[in-house]
Amino acid sequence: MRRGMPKAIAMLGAVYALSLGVSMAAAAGPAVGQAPVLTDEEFNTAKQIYFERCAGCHGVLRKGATGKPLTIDLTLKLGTDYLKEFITYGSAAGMPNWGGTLSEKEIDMLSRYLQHIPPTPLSFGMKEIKGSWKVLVPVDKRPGKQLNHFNLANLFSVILRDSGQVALIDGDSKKIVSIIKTGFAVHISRLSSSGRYLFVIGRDGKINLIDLWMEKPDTVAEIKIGLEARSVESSKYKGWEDKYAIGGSYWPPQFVIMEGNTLEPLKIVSTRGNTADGQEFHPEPRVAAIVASHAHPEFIVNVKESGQVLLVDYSDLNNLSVTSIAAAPFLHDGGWDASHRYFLTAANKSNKVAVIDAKNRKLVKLVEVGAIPHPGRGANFIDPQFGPVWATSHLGDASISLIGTDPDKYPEQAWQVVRTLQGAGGGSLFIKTHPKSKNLWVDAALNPESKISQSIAVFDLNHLNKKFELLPIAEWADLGEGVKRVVHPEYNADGSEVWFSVWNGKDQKSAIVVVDDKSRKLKTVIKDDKLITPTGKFNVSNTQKDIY
Ligand code: DHE
Repeated sequence: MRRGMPKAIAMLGAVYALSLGVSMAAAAGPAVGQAPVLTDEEFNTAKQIYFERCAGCHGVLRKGATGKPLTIDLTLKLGTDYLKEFITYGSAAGMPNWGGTLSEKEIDMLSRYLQHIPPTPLSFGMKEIKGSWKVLVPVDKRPGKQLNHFNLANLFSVILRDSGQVALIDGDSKKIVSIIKTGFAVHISRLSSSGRYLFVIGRDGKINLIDLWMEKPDTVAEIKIGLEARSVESSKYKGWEDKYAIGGSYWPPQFVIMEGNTLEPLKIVSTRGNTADGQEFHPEPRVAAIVASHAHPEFIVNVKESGQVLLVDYSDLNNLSVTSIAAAPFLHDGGWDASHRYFLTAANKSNKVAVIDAKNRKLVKLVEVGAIPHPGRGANFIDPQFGPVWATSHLGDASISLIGTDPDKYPEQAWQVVRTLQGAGGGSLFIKTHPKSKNLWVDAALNPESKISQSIAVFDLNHLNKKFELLPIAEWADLGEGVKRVVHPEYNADGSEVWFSVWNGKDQKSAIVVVDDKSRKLKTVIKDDKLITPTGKFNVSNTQKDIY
């Protein structure tokens, strides 16, 4: 069947759908207006590509978030040729150049698909979640103590994005200890408070719970908390360590609280609701970053499109209390200040960082920063002039904003941008330092210029007025052809080394480059055919203790 229908009929359809109070998306399937023709097969292929590559930034319903809205009122005006160009070459504001990843045929199909109404995916409730839940090793069959001889504090969980696996790498010997199958387009890892359990979440909503005490660490339980997800965390408040886990999903927009050592699903909470700014209803407010409070038995949950930060009190799941803090859209990633009292989180398309006081349970400030802040968990250090700061880099420009974080000793500077550094370029995703280091490392993995996306900028924390040094990390890896984006700096446990992923195409060679922090010289390159598309790396000790 060919998709496409005359404009007049499409308009009638839209009016009909609106009069019923349903969106066209819910009533959808067929094409609208003057949308270019797509066969059913093309529609389904493009739908899958969109889900895998685009939905994260633009939303399943294409209402926009980190990326621009792509609803048909806009895409029909832009037309196929414009969309093809944009998808192929990307933009300096953070849109990747998909020409390196998708074929011309796929980009053409996707450009036509974007001019059709997006289909609404199915829901995924307790029945489906429970149906996906498996305990592979029951709690009483697990070891009572650590059975392996790894230095667990210095183990790294490395995301192998396109092979749907994580590699556990021993930080001391740099050897791969284990490769574990995880969810599709696997995204991040987090550690339980004790450091024993590793959580890994895939974009398909699958969570693996990995027991690091086993002779060969492996998955002991798994579950799927939704159809599309990005975040996972584990309870850290005193008396509740390792007790609960939480997973946040993009679709359906909801979070799920689970038993920490089995992943048994206990509570599902929808995040649909009204936006923090205009107080309008949003049908797809997705769950972005989640952190575990150190001040109360609470998870702090970022709801992206609505710009609400939820404080989810897990001390009584039956009488669940959720406090909504109105921040700003579109909340994305963030992390703690050095004292672990304040959560600083990027409202990325609002160009703001929201500061949440986890102790007093309220918004402290919305701080104006550069264009599209993207901190990862950010970086904490002492500015020689302004005292303790937390820093973010940006997707949309080359700036790095340093925000004062000590209201007691530096009240004038607290919650202000006290200094702005200029990095190598826009397209930055992650920034990192360590309490023992005097360096600040800033990637620019999505910068359209390969010289920049394949390098890392490093600043001297003692001399912040000095220009950065640009280190050619991808060149050091010596991998041959490919996009070779340098992404996600991560320290080892004692802060003496910093690790970078050189993220290449699925069928090309990737690597991890380890740099000596003090000398900024290459220490070693970890190369292995099994290291397919490495992206995030999570050192057990730093992730467990929220050190960054
Ligand atoms: Fe991420 C963190 C969402 C694309 C690597 N990413 C996060 C978080 C969110 C998020 C909400 C915070 C989780 C938390 O702290 O609980 N990421 C998204 C997207 O929606 C987006 C933009 C598009 C998508 O389709 O998924 C996206 N992310 C990417 C990538 O393309 C990256 C670079 C490579 C990859 O593996 O997919 C990537 N995201 C990461 C990493 C972190 C992350 C490594 C954790 C950083 C940290 O140090 O904590």
